[in-house]
Amino acid sequence: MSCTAKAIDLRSDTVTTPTDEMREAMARAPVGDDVYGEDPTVNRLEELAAEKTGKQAGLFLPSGTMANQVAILTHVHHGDEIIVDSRAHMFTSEVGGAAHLAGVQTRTIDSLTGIPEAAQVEAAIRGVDIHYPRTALVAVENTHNRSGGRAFSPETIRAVAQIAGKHGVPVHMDGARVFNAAVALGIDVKLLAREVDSMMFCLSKGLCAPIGSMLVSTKEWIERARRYRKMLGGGMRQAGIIAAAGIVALEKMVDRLADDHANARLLAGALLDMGFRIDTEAVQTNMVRVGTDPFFISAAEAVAAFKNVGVLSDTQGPDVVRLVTHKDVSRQDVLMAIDRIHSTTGNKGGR
Ligand code: TLP
Repeated sequence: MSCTAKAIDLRSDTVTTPTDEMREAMARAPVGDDVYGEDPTVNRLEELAAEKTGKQAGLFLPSGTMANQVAILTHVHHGDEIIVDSRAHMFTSEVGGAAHLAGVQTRTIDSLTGIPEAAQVEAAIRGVDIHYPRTALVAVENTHNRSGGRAFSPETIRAVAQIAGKHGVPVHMDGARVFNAAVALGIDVKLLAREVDSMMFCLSKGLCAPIGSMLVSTKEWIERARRYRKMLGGGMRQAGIIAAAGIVALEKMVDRLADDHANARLLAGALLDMGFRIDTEAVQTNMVRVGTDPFFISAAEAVAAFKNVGVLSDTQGPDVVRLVTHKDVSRQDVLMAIDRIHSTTGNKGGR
């Protein structure tokens, strides 16, 4: 790559920048003190999140991590147990927050696809015994990041939720990218949200808002969650400035996710043709998990080689690189990324 060529950033959809429309909305947003409940723009965003997902109420938070942690705090008591897939973000990438903040232990399930089978969940839910912790929550992730962005249907979520419900255990969805799931499945996001008791989704990933995630659930649950948000220091003041971008994200940025998905399929197909290991069935949304064997010894080596030619990516395990498509990477950029990656594989095949 010449030193003037622009790097193509496929590390994550978190790198997306706000649109001009978002910046304009932020500049003119009416604001107030949200801890008093007086920010009209935050209030509008919370109502809109509830409307779009078919839930009673919404809560605006600074990040997906804080939103998931607030959800755990709201569902559990100290010393309880929660059940998640072993590759769930809530388990792998939230700094042990469930243990530290909520004081719960996490029981992980190794699933094939990213969502546990109903029978696995049933086997993991504790019975009544003086020795056992109480199973207080089952969490599912949709789309599932570490399985390559797989989108799970309402029926698949329901299979888990029905088992949990039978045992009186609530279900939370880490729907950081649930709009990607809805677009990929061609369904209204309400159909996914209605299967779970609470749901988190991010405004700041593929939807391109600079900051923010939402929790949605019943009015009563959201009011309890609001207290935990305050406890963690997430009670913001004139937050309408950032909520304004979130409103644009929800109103204008959902349908275009289909372009990101098409770009991911384009990229996956080309990398497969080059000889990389790709599970194309898993390429359902905006992520491509690339097995770096046999071209590179390790994912870190591949990430370095790609960076050398102006393609930014990230590792997701010792021999897996993750590439994520998003609004700031056009189809043209993806074609260029394919050419650049191809140039790194030239004399390394078969190693
Ligand atoms: N995911 C980030 C990194 O933290 C790995 C990414 O680049 O994919 N749930 C899921 C499923 C996520 O993928 C993420 C972020 C979060 C929660 C946390 O959201 P933020 O970054 O807003 O705290």
